[in-house]
Formats: sequence, structure tokens, C-alpha cells
Amino acid sequence: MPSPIQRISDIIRSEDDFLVVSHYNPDGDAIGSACAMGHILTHFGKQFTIYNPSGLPQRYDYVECPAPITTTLPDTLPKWTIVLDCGAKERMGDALLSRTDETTVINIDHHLGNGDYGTENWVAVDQPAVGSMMALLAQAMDVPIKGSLAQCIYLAVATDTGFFTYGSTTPESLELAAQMLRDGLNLSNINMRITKQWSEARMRLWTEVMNSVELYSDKQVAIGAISNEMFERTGTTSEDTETIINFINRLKSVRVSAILRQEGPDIYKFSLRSYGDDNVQEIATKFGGGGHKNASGGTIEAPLEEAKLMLVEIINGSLGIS
Ligand SMILES: [Mn+2]
Repeated sequence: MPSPIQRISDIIRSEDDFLVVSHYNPDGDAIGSACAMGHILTHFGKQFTIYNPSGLPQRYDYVECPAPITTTLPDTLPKWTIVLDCGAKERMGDALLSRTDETTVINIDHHLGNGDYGTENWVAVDQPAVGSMMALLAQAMDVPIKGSLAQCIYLAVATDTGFFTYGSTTPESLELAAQMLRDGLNLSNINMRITKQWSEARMRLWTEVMNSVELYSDKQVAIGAISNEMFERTGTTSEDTETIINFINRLKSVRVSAILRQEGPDIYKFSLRSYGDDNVQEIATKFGGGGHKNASGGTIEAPLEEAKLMLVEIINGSLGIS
């Protein structure tokens, strides 16, 4: 039986008209891999539409997309729909999910527990990004990884690996970056484009969140909190809180860091970060949440101070802190 990458290569070569989709609230991997797929399809002269229910966030406005990213589905879906970076099928959005019987889903992803919901499935949990899978596909199909395609793949892989710092970073992903650099990728320019995206409002919010951080358990646990009032006052949204927890987790004494973000009057979404053997997935599971060993999240229904103490108690128990 041919490998998934061979089967998908064959479909791309022999078929035409594709819908390319990535998850709503797209991150760098979702945008980068969708546009990379578009560039590969363009290379073979194929017709395609790139769709995302949330559209292209402004912070990716520099990305050289091979086609506009549409937020509306065509009346008639193409025969093939390529779904990228959607760890669960719900991530493609309700509008498309309710119509998947009108098309054939090719599911390309790197999340654990994907569930193989496609007709064709290429799920590679050892890949750091779907962007690196797009590089493998391009290589398999003899598409040169240069120019706009390299830019999209770099965006995807760099953002999903925290600029090649997370444990998910592979030797192959570093070699891919090296090869793209050799082939003309302007590394300082693309990194500037990816990171130099802050609004003043976001900086004001971050200042408040950093100030909110409290330390518990002999400074081994750090918890910051974000209220709806803070969003309103600074003119920000939950999108502006992305990655802030990684900075709180830089505190040297801290083993587990947490952010509580208000969702309703007494409802808080929490994120947890840790390092090495400290397992925060277990902690999130106790609140009905989930995630990975060093990055997890969930929801707590309680007033803020109570929610913090509930978290600290479970974290202490789980880490053996008395
Ligand atoms: Mn991803």
C-alpha cells in the first residue's frame, strides 16, 4: 500500500479543483501550511480555493498568499477538500463540517488524537508543524522550496516550534530551515515580519497581566489573571494574550505557571505551562481539560480567588509540593 504522502501526491497530480482549509482562529502553522499547499497546487497549475472561517488575521498580512483566503464556502464544494492542522474535525468550523459529505476530505495533521476523520489521512505526530509536512510533500513532488513557498513553510514551522526552541523541534526541521536560508530566505526579514506585530494596546495589556502575577508554593507556582475589564480598558481581545504565559514561565524559581482568563462572571479559562517531567496535562485533566505534558488548559467555574486556590492545591498535590 502506498504511503499517505504518495497517495496525496498522486491525487494532486491527477485531480483538479481543491478546497484548502485550516483551523479557525488560525495560527502561523494554519496560515503558513494553507498558503504553502496553495503554492504547491499553483506549481502544478491546479485550481483551488483557500478557505478559513476566521479569514486572514491582520498580523499575517505580509504573507504571500497564492490566492485570497475566503471566509465563505462555494455553493458547490470541489471534489477534494484538503484539511490542514485540524487536530479535531470540529476545528474546520461548523459551516464546512456540516457539508463534508459533499466532498472528499484529505486530512493532513500533526496532532495527537486526530482521529483520522478524513477519507485520506496523513497524520504525523512526530512532525513539529503541518508546515514541515508541506516541505516533505514539496520535496516528494519535486517542487523547489524557494521564494513564497519557503516563506510560508518557515512561518509555519518557526511559529509552531517557538522559533526552534520547543521539544517538538526536530533535526530535520533545523536542516529544512538551513536549506531554505541557503536558498535565499531572508531570515531577519521574515522573523521581523512574524514578531514585530504588537499594538500599543497589547503592550498595555501585557504590562497589567505581568503585574497581576502572584507566586505561590515557595515561588514554584506563578498565576496571572486577565479580566474582561482589562480587555475593555486596554482595547484588546483574548488574541492579544497568546504566548504571554511563556514569559511568566521564564521565572527561574517557577515549575508551573498559569494564566486565568475571564470568560464569564465566574468562569475562567486557564492555561498551564511547565518544563521537563512536571506534567501539567494531568493537572488540566482534573478540571476536565487537556493538552500536552508541558502545555495544557481547561475551564474552572469559580470566582477568581477561589479558582486560583483550586489550581494551586491541585498543582501542589500533583508536583508533591507540601
Ligand atoms: Mn500546527
